[in-house]
Amino acid sequence: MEHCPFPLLLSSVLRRERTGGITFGDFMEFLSIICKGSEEDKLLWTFEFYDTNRDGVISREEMFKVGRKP
Ligand SMILES: [Ca+2]
Repeated sequence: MEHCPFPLLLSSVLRRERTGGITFGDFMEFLSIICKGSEEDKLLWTFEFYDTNRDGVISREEMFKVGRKP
């Protein structure tokens, strides 16, 4: 079975959802990319998920913010 990043990405989405950062649309987009997207699509979505201020850089604070337990 091919390695699947689903559990890691899903746990990130769910953690972020509790902070109010993820909408239903974001979640559906996530599922669509995980199911049908290319590797590049998955990487881009993951990068954009962590880059919360959309400046093209994942800062140390953003890494901790997304990975932090609520
Ligand atoms: Ca950023």
